[in-house]
Amino acid sequence: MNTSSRSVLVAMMVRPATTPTKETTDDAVGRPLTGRTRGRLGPGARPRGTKVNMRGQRLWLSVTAAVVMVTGSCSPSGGADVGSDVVPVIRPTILAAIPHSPAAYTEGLELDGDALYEATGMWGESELRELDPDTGTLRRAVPLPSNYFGEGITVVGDRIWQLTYQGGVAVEWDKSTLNLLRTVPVHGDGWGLCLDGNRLIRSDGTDRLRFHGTTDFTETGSVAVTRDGRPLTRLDELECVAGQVWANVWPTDEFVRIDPATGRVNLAVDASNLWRGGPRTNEQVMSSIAHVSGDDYMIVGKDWPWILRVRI
Ligand SMILES: [Ca+2]
Repeated sequence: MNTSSRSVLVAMMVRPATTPTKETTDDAVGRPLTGRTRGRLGPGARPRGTKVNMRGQRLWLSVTAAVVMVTGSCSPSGGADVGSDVVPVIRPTILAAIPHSPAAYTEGLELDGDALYEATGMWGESELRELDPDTGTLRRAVPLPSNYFGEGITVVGDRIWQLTYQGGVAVEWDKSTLNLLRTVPVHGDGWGLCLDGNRLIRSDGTDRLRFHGTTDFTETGSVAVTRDGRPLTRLDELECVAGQVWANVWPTDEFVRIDPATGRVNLAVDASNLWRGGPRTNEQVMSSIAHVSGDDYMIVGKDWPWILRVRI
């Protein structure tokens, strides 16, 4: 995206076949439940109530014309000033939408060839899933052990590493079979994960990105993340692209691009224009980003009924 303002024809009216009836219950003391507060209830807690199985539900996607003025100041690959003190904020251009199960509490998303891998969370409901990236069709899914709350994923060759929220382990999967190969200890929370060359990068809900070996998950270092000179906390789902690290800032609609060499944020994306439904539930916060190619990405929120393909 260049520096000029421009009009982009987009339009999407995304409507599920039926209205989801999933509960958005409060916890035992009456507080509104968000994803993370629900997560902290721990194994065995079932705050969610009866969940409607939306898998396979058809979504009607219709496209109508609307004009969205997109004011871009720079692009990730097109000349953002990585060293700038003032982080520019841009908005993504919507290219397409594919259906996504509104019962999928997305915690991780990554494209690998013709497979879109997704991690979903919740105690006793977490899955590693493979989707068709063109249609959103669920190809296969395997459950995590019920004592783990699934978090970020990344593909490393013929394996997939996955974080657990507060399980104290990372899980290694065989990519071809989706068999669980082993778990290895991890200190601290697991939130987001991506592969940066020959190292893994993990977020843990703080302002730090932590580096790990790809073979045994040994932590090798970390960097503190700052935006405009101030610590930026609650870094969540990640995507490593061309030596930079995209991160969702939970629980906001914003993604930031971080230089892992310095920890400095050099670009922010306000993705609040991606939600095209009515009022969101407490669970439907922005979640995950996966790189497609060039400036194209796939973005989805937790329990969102669609995945957006966007250009940023
Ligand atoms: Ca990702």
